[in-house]
Amino acid sequence: MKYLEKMGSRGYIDDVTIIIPTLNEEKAIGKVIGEILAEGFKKKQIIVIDGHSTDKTREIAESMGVKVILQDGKGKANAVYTGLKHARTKYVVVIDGDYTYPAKYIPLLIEKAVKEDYDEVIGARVYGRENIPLINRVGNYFLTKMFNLMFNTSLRDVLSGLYLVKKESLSNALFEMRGFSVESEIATHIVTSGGRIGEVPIEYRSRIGKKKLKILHGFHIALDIIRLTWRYNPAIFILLLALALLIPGAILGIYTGYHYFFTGVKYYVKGLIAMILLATGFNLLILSIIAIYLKRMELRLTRQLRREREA
Ligand SMILES: Nc1nc2c(ncn2[C@@H]2O[C@H](COP(=O)(O)OP(=O)(O)O)[C@@H](O)[C@H]2O)c(=O)[nH]1
Ligand SMILES: [Mg+2]
Repeated sequence: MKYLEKMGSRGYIDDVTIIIPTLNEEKAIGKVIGEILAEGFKKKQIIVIDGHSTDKTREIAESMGVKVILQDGKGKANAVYTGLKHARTKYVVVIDGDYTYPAKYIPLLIEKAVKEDYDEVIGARVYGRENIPLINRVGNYFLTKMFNLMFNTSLRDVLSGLYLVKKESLSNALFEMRGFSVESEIATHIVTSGGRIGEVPIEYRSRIGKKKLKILHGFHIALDIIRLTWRYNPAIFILLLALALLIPGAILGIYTGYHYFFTGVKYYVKGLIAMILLATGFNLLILSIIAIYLKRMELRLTRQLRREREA
């Protein structure tokens, strides 16, 4: 709130850099920039981070007076890292250059971040979901669910191409993920370093031009979420392993138990396997409860430390 007052009404939109990753978006980029300018942002706040497009993307962006930079390396993740490196403002907004995310939501993301002190605010695609291709919609659903399970969050849309981050909240991020896993890594870093993620419901429009994300990328993202979990929250794997033993153990136990008591058939080997599964699974379950408790404690302490430092 203090920050809002200092910046004056809507003045806080000056403290933002908007980065637009593009790869051959000549049909859309002009409209995207036009829409952002119409929201009252200045040309110098916008940076197009181009992935060596072979069409007129860079020319169009330059003709509209915004900064155009060729990205380091390859892929969308490197484009976002390049943008973060060049941004000199407190907040950075990333928006896809394909005209699917209406720019009118950018001020709402900033307002939410400033007023409620979020480290990241995601534009969650709630309206116009029919404009997301079906296969992507299914993929998004499962990947978001997977992320929520792994990191104990309740986000609606981790993979959105419109989000805001507080630059300082990423100062220790490792940025190891490539391509379309950049959103997952940013969210992981924020939640595991004691930061907070907020969401603003937004509308998604159908794409202009050809999409770059293929089905294979979806599997890459899934694999990367597992890699991120391994690095940032391994305790959850003990829990999953416990469940992988307990569930078949319980089924086998009920089966052999039923026969033992009601039909008189005694399954010795099956019964023994059930007991081993249940006993091992139970031990792992207790271990995972301790591990998750420790992780939660670490998060609480990190958050507390941050609060003390900021106060
Ligand atoms: N700079 C850069 N931008 C990319 C690259 N790949 C995709 N993009 C941009 O990232 C955004 C998202 O890509 P898109 O194909 O729309 O993926 P989807 O919206 O997730 O299906 C678009 O603006 C693309 O132009 C890349 O390798 N480099
Ligand atoms: Mg897109």
